[in-house]
Amino acid sequence: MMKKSLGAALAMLPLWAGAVLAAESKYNLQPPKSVIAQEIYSLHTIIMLICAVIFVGVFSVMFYSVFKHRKSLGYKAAHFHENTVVEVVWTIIPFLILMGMAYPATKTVIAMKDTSNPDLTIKATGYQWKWGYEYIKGDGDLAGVGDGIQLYSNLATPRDQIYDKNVAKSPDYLLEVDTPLVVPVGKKVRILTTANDVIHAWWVPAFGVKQDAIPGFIRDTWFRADTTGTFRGQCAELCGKEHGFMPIVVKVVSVEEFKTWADQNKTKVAAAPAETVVDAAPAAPVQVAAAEPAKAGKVDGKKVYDGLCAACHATGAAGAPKTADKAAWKPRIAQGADTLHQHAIKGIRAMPAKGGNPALSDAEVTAAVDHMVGQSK
Ligand code: HEC
Ligand SMILES: [Cu+2]
Repeated sequence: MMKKSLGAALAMLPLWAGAVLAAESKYNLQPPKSVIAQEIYSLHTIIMLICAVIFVGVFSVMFYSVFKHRKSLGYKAAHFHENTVVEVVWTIIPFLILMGMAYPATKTVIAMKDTSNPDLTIKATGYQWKWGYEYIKGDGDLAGVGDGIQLYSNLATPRDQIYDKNVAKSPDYLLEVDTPLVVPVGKKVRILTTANDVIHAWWVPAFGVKQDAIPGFIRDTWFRADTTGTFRGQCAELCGKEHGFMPIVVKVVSVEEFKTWADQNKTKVAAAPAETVVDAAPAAPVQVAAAEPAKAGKVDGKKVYDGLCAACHATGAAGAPKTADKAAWKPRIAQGADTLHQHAIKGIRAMPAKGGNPALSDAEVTAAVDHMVGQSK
């Protein structure tokens, strides 16, 4: 009885494994959306199968021998040493199996590292705890498109979903950001990774991309998205207490849409030094006017606020006190203007120093604080 059900279970194993792999179940890798991801997926499947076959083969022979040839059945063990044939066979076979696995795996690893001839180069900077992106350079028919655009991707899941058990969680809980990275479909995107504070890692499973972001170093990786859509990843290097709160969202759009998006965002960057940036809606990409060095003379607090601080403070994203929420601001304002200025410049808890943009001058940050406090009294 026992024997029968064990045998049946063993016989079912490959079927069961196949079913798990076939269904795009939550136990499997994400559906691959780039050539590299597809290769990783196939390698993973094939090597798992090879391992399963070896496992079943070796253990079947072992258990068969143990049961059939046991002493209590009166079996007499053979006594021999050094069988050259056996030794050669058990060296050659594993060697061939290993070579068979190493060859395709190495090919894929080499392809992963080939970041030559990109259509678009984007720098991804890890911060505690968000990602900053800078569109460095478009090439070919993307030449000049989007160059210079900078944006920050902050966690968009409200804090109460995280800390309050009674609040329903959104479908993309902890995998949603205010400003996603936007890239064109079918184009080779090279991602340069670095970090501002500690080591982070830029990881988007659907593209088969995972690269450490190390302070003081630039590493690179690439992907070419097969389809349009929204793809999600996370920081994959333990980077401090909010490591789980710096997701990556990549929006893949058609080349046309990408050009339009780039145009719109570029105009805004260019227009920023003028009067005001009207668009402070949370869904809109956040422009950082940082590239412009601080102009001497009057500092426009509203401009700095709209360009950077609004990303968190307009909506209360990432636990920031919401602008114009008088109750939230009352105890903070009570600390005195100097303290608030210092906290904004140096950072406090989840509030990053200078809102995460070290290129801002103290005067710009101070002016932004005054603007925000003015709105919130
Ligand atoms: C990444 C999101 C984020 C950005 C961008 C951001 N803040 Fe904040 N800010 C926060 C959070 C979160 C807090 C609450 C920190 C706390 O008290 O734990 C905060 C708090 C503050 C406070 C109150 C500090 C105190 O002592 O209570 C001030 C003032 C402030 N921010 C100013 C700014 C200014 C000015 C900017 C733009 C230059 C800015 N913030 C950009 C997230 C942000
Ligand atoms: Cu991180």
